[in-house]
Amino acid sequence: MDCLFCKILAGEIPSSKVYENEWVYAFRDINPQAPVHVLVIPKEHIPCADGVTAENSAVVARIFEAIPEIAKQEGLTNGYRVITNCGEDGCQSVKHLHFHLLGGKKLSEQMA
Ligand code: DGP
Repeated sequence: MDCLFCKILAGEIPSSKVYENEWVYAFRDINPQAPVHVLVIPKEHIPCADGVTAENSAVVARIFEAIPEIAKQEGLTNGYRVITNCGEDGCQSVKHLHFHLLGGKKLSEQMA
């Protein structure tokens, strides 16, 4: 499958890993928008939030279990933001479900 994040998961493209378990992989964004900018992805290929179903949604829970662990590991004691972009209007550039974990400074109040 021609998916950048699947290639990262397969080790075909290098990444800076910050966390991994059976279901979830997290690595540093190549173009950080904050002092901490980690991408948290399911190992299973799901194109975006629109592709979450009753059959695969358990992995989303796994992701949100991992996020506080990653935040703690990254020292985000004062809070953080989690964003997922979906589709054209969401400006999603990589078509593999991912959650941006942003923090390490006071973030903008603007969301869009
Ligand atoms: P989005 O626009 O929500 O689809 O975010 C995709 C993110 O993926 C974007 O912030 C940049 C990041 N990214 C793209 N290519 C690579 C890569 O090869 N390595 C890493 N670490 N991040 C990448």
